[in-house]
Amino acid sequence: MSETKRALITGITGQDGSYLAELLLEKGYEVHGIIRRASTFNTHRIDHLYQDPHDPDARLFLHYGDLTDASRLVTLIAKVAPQEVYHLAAQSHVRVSFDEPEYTGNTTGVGTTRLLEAIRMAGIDTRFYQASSSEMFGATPPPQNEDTPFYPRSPYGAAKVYGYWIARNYREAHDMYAVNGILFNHESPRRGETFVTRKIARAAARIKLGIDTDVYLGNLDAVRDWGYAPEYVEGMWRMLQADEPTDYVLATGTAYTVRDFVRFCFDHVGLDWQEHVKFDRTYLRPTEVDSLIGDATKAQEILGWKAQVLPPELASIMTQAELDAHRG
Ligand code: NAP
Ligand code: F7E
Repeated sequence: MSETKRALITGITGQDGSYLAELLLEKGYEVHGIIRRASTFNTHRIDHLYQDPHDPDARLFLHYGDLTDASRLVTLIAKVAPQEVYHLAAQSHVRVSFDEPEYTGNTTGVGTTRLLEAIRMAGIDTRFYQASSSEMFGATPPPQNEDTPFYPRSPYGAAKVYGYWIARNYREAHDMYAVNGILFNHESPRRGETFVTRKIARAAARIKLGIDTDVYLGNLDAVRDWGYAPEYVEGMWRMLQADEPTDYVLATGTAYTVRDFVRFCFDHVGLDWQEHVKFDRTYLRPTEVDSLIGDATKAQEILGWKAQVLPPELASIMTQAELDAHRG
């Protein structure tokens, strides 16, 4: 019988971490996740996966830790000795990164080095996934693929460029199996409530149900390539199963504006969006990323990965989930 594989997920309480934990448990992995101590509950996305860690059959284990705490990462990596590490934890909000640039660099950027260094010091044979981002392309016009030059437009984008290169450097300098998944925006009902798709879907549902009357948004002209998060975590897993470590773009290849996404969500509930969407400059960014449209040909050819859910359907899935949640 083959040995049970052990995976460690940083950011397991986030959107992607929760879907990835489900996927790996389904595949028979023993899954370890790093969670932060918070003053309020922050495990709602993985509560349905909870297992008593003292149960001899338990396969999900949670450990306190933080990307800013190097000694804790060293201890945890040595203790868990995972065969696969999925590094998803980050200060992931682009707008917030302008307010907290140093913290974003410390967690999203240098946090990656702390984790890679913990793996190197442990001397274990581990495959490492780095959650790179289309935000690294920033001002470089679409379509963007693995060969497109980076031009980040935010402290978040700059920190992710650092993370990308440090992961590549550990691959080249220390012969580590490290891959960058350069993922374009991917969404779901588990998306954080302040990202634009979830904010819009939630608002459309709440306005339909008479809870709210309006929603305030910033730039409606930005173009994004929005996919469905459960499909993207499957892509992450496939990247770590490939024979050779290399970097991949995951994207749908479709281009819609924020305004289009608003229209899809309000159409789903049968309302005219123009009567409910207001402008608030608070949500503008000092430097915006105007257009991201990915070319995922490499992932399709090598990994057999292709996005299935496209933005109109995604908007319906998300808006319907909000209606269902609010109706209880
Ligand atoms: P998310 O929902 O914001 O989740 C971020 C996770 O990181 C949460 O579990 C959070 O914990 C954890 N975290 C934040 N700061 C931490 C710290 N200092 N120490 C330990 N954990 C910390 O993000 P996501 O959408 O799932 O994205 C996953 C990763 O992919 C991120 O690195 C993101 O930057 C990157 N990415 C996302 C997209 C996208 O469209 N979703 C696209 C490209 C790349 P708490 O729950 O305690 O806050
Ligand atoms: O903004 C515009 C905003 O915050 C999308 C992260 O997962 O994907 C995400 O970053 C667009 C921007 O995502 C509001 O100006 C208008 O043009 O949903 P977002 P993002 O910045 O694209 C990348 C790939 C990541 O890696 C990141 O971690 O929508 N926009 N009005 C707004 N955005 C927000 N948040 N709120 C608004 O009210």
